[in-house]
Amino acid sequence: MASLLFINPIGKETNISEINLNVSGKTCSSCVRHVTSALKALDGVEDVSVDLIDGKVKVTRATDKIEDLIAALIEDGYPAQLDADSVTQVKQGGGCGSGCKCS
Ligand SMILES: [Cu+2]
Repeated sequence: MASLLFINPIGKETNISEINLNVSGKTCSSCVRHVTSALKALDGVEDVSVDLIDGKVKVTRATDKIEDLIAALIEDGYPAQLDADSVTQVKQGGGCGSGCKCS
């Protein structure tokens, strides 16, 4: 488990998704660290940003898969659900116009 934290796409542009979750049960900075490390342990997760005050967690991920994010949080005791309308595809890398199939 521990050795597969980062998957580097080789020389290709990647479609990155920003996934917004509502996570309850986190109340202190140690919860934030716990949630962050639980999510970062999953494949393709590049960045996790936790907002303690409004309960939102933004995950930047190389896929738009969300089921395992939510499952990992629930398993750790933090009830989580997808924030409405909150998976956004972000094209990384430059130079390609819309409709381009190079990803
Ligand atoms: Cu806590």
